[in-house]
Amino acid sequence: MTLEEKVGKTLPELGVSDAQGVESLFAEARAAMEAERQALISRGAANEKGHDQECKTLRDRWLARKGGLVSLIDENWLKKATKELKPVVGREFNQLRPVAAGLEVQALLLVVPVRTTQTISQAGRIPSAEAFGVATVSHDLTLPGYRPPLGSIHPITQVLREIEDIFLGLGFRIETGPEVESVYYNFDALNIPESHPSRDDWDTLYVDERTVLRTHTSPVQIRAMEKHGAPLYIIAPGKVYRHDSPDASHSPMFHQIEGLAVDRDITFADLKGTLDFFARKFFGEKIRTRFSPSFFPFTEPSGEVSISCVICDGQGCRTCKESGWVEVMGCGMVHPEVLRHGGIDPEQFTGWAFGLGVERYAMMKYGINDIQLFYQSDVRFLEQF
Ligand code: 2NL
Repeated sequence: MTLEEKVGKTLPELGVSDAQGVESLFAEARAAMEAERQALISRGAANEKGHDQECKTLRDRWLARKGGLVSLIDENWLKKATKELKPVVGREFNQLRPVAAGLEVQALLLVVPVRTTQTISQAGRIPSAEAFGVATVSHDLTLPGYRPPLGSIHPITQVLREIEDIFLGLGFRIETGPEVESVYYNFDALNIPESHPSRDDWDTLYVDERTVLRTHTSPVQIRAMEKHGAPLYIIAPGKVYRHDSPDASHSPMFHQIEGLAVDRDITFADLKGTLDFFARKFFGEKIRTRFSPSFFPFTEPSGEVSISCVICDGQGCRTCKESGWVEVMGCGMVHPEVLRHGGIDPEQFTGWAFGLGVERYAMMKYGINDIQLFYQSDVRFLEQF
């Protein structure tokens, strides 16, 4: 006999005459309700379109005032129960209530958004229904839904993007390239001589004799010159590697942004104007810049850029070693030999370039004194940004 047929009959007609019989009959009804609810939830995930209608159909089948299974149970089993059995039938009938609440349309519809949340979870795994507090009959369904905890953008990424945005605003494009690089692109094309100390095993991580982990992002710029030719306005952000032991100011991996402008008649004045504009955008309009002579094999002339100390405003303090100035990047006019290696004629084009370390900028911006904090994935550190 199906459940539909059973609810149409009275208890004596069903041959139920004791408490045990009543209990097993109601257990069957509760199990059927729960099974139909579960089946609908599974189908709802596969096809959300018809889900609303199915929710209503299921609700009406059990809970409709006229002809619903629960109302028939009330009518035929409870109201027509013998005096002796009435208390146990009443108690069992009351226990249908919490299960029936799970069939209310609001309860069933709630299941859908919760499942959607699971599929967009960034955890990389599907959390269990329990972890998400999926609507079950014992929960207060009027409470707000589960909100997955939001992460934040890593401070290095934030600063990278901030610097990128300033140069994008000036018309530069972003170029990227391999972190495992040939000795040719990392050193030779940049006019760095065989004997240069940066090329030895104690400064560079070699994969094999002709392959290194790039020590700067300059090789990206050589590749870009070869690929696009001049005029060229690019920045090259990314990870770089050095044979260094980690300490408060060193890391074997860190981030660099290099910039390159190549065009007809590019001068040192363009370099100064651009980098001064950049420094004021990043550090604030009050900042002053200072250019002093330096040396790099890939630029001639070469310079380093200092900014007036953000801590003491140029008065002299511990951070700027009493000088009032803090060095923030290296720069220079691209060496003609380097342009030639990029396939650009130095008789027709000139260019300038710069390089900066992103970690230093993030440390200055946020007042961080240990570079290692960026790599330890300590949520207490990261959630501050
Ligand atoms: C520093 C110095 C610098 C460059 C990087 C460069 C790239 C090409 C050609 C010429 Cl393809 N120059 N890059 C130039 C001057 C300085 O970085 O101290 N970086 C942290």
